[in-house]
Amino acid sequence: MAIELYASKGSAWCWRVRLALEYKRLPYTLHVLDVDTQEHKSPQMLKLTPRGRLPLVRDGDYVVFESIAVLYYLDRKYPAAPLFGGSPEEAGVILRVAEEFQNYIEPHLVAIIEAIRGHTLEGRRDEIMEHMLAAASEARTIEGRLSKSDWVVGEHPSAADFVIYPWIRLLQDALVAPEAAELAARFMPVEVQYPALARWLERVAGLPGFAATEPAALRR
Ligand SMILES: N[C@@H](CCC(=O)N[C@@H](CS)C(=O)NCC(=O)O)C(=O)O
Repeated sequence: MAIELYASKGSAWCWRVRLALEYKRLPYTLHVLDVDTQEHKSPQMLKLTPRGRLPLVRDGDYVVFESIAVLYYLDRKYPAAPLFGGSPEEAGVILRVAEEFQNYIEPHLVAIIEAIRGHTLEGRRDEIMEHMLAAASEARTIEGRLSKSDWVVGEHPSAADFVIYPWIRLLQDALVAPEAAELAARFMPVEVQYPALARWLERVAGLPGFAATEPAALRR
C-alpha cells in the first residue's frame, strides 16, 4: 500500500516531508487539506493526530506526525538514500542541527512570515524587526556551514537540508511584499548577503524530484 501524506498549502513543515519522499524516490499519495476550512481538524483527522497538525504520514496501519519524526521514520523504514547520514555520529549532528533550527530559528520565521502573510506588520514593526535580526544572525551560522560544504551537514543531502530549505524559501517569498522592504533589506538579495546559502538553494532545487515538491500549487 502506498504511503499517504496529509499536507496543507504553503507549509514548510509539509514541504520537508515531500522533499524527503522525493529524495528517497518513495511513491506516495498526497492529500492536500484546507486549514482555512479546518479540514485538518475533522473528527477522522483528530483521531489520527489529536493536535490536528500537519504533516501526517500514514504507511499501512502506521501513522506518524511531527515533521522531524516523519523524516526519521521514513529513514528507518526505507534506508536507501539516507537522511540521517552514514554513522551514529553524523546522525547526531544532523538531528542536532535540525533540532536547533526547529527550536531557535523557526519561531522567529513563523512570527515574520505570519505577520507579513496576515498583514499585521503595522504597529509591530519593532517586534518583527527583532525576529528578523535574530533570524539573520542564525542565517550567518548556516552560511558558515555552507561555505565549507555543499550540504548543511556532511557530503550528501540530509534531513538537515530538508528541515531548513522550505523555511528559507517561504521567508524569501514573504519578504517580497512591498510592506516588508525594511525587513527584506536584512536578508536579501540572498546572493549578495548570503552567497553560500544562495548556491545551496539552487543545489537543493536541482535535486531529482524537487520540481514535484515545489509548492506553487500549495501556496496560500
Ligand atoms: N512541529 C510540527 C508543526 C506542524 C504545524 O504546525 N503544521 C501546521 C501546518 S499549516 C498546522 O498544521 N497548522 C494548523 C493548525 O495549527 O491548526 C511539525 O514539525 O510537524
